Amino acid sequence: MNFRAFIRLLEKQGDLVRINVPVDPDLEAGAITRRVYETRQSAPLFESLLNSNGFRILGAPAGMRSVPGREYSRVAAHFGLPETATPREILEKITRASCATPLDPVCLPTGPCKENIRKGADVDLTLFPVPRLHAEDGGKYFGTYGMHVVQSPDGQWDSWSVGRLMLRNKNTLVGPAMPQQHVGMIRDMWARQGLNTPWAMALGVPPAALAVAGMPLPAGVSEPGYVGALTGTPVEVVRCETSGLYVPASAEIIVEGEISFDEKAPEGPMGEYHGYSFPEGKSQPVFHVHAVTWRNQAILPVCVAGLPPEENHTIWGTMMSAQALSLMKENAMPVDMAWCSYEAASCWIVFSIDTQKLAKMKTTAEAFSHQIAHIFFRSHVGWLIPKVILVGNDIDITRIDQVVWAMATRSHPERDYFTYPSLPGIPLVPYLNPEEKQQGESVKSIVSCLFPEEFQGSHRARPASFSHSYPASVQSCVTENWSAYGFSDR
Ligand SMILES: Cc1cc2nc3c(=O)[nH]c(=O)nc-3n(C[C@H](O)[C@H](O)[C@H](O)COP(=O)(O)O)c2cc1C
Ligand SMILES: [Mn+2]
Repeated sequence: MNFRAFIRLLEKQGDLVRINVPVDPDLEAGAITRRVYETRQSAPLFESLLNSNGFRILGAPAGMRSVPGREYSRVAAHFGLPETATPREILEKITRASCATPLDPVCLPTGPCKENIRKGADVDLTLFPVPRLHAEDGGKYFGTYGMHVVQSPDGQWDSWSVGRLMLRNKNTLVGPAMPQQHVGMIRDMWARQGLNTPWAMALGVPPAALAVAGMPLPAGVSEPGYVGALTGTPVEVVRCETSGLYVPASAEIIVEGEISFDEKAPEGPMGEYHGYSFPEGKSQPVFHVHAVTWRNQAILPVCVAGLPPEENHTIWGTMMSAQALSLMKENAMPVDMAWCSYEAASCWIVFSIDTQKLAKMKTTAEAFSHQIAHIFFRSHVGWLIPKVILVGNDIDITRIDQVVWAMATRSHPERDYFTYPSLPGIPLVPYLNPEEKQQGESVKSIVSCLFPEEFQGSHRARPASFSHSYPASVQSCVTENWSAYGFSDR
């Protein structure tokens, strides 16, 4: 529940590299962080950035690790789970909170995020080492791992959400606020009254808060209460200097201001979650900054978006998986696990189907897929994901090799591929054409990798493998004698 404690934990786990040689926030820090993701190394803490005024940067806050059995440890640390936690254990912890009572934040008189305060004409965002992350980006990105804090005009809905923000000048930022995302939805509520939206961005927040801010909970559900339910502790918050919004007290940096209801400016392009950088930027809402507060030697957390795995896959993908799993369970669908394969760059989700329960439904691949499509694609989480893959629960859907095997060997090219035209969806998906992006609508798909027999509770064939093809006695004999045969441990 505290960003500095999270960094200490990574260090204790041997998963942090303190970089004390001078590093340029212009491209060099981004390039190092990219290489860290792609080689699955420890998170870099840049402590001697050029022209940094003592500010620091943490890269790859939720990158994957290469240590066997600990691949997910940095994600697990966001939720206070052990280094060895599996994706299934991580989802169990996140989804349990959906049935729990929300635990509202507690308000403190002050907190570390108020150690330094600059207001009005003294605001200067260029004091911070705002990194240029990819050479093709349209600017420097201040917010890639922070959360927007906004509230509906009636005060009933507190929304925390992760969204990017580009530096525009010393007191304005610019970034997307799509009307389907809650920051955009709330901005529209204020704009309808001709008002700017009171807004803050909090960076270096409790890791569980950041993760929930990246979770597509339904509209009207306040993320702060969900974070409390998830961690079992209320989030400690403090009041903003210039508005009635509340932000995490221990945050590294708080930027306060308003989202303009009408003013727009060019933003982007930026290397994005799907793994590409498109040549054009877009016109996006301007965020005016009226105050900035920060901890001493503040640390700016940074996601360098692009090829998986980075935080858009490890955090966003995990949180979408959790929300989709809760949604399927609420609708009594026989789904026992959901997983946005990190390798698929948050563009598909795999559902693990409990085939015993499936057989009781007396359904078919077509009818079952239509049922899933109806529930999923119209939901807030389903708006974000264009493709669904259904797989029997003999497959571990968090293992991409097993998912590929099931897709290749179990889906009939004619009978198991279903498409659903004219559905609303996130316009950032790379294969969409300009018209589809413009309309915000396109075709979505479901691939059923369920054998016809699985709808009747039987199996066509058994996997031919070590764990399926030998009696238990032979398996244990082989494992026990493994090194005696002359093999290494694994
Ligand atoms: C590292 C990271 C970066 C993200 N960047 C954006 C972004 O720039 N724009 C966006 O709409 N969503 C972005 N997301 C996804 C949203 O945070 C996510 O869809 C979340 O559900 C939005 O909150 P909401 O459901 O309250 O609208 C990002 C998520 C993560 C984890
Ligand atoms: Mn929300």
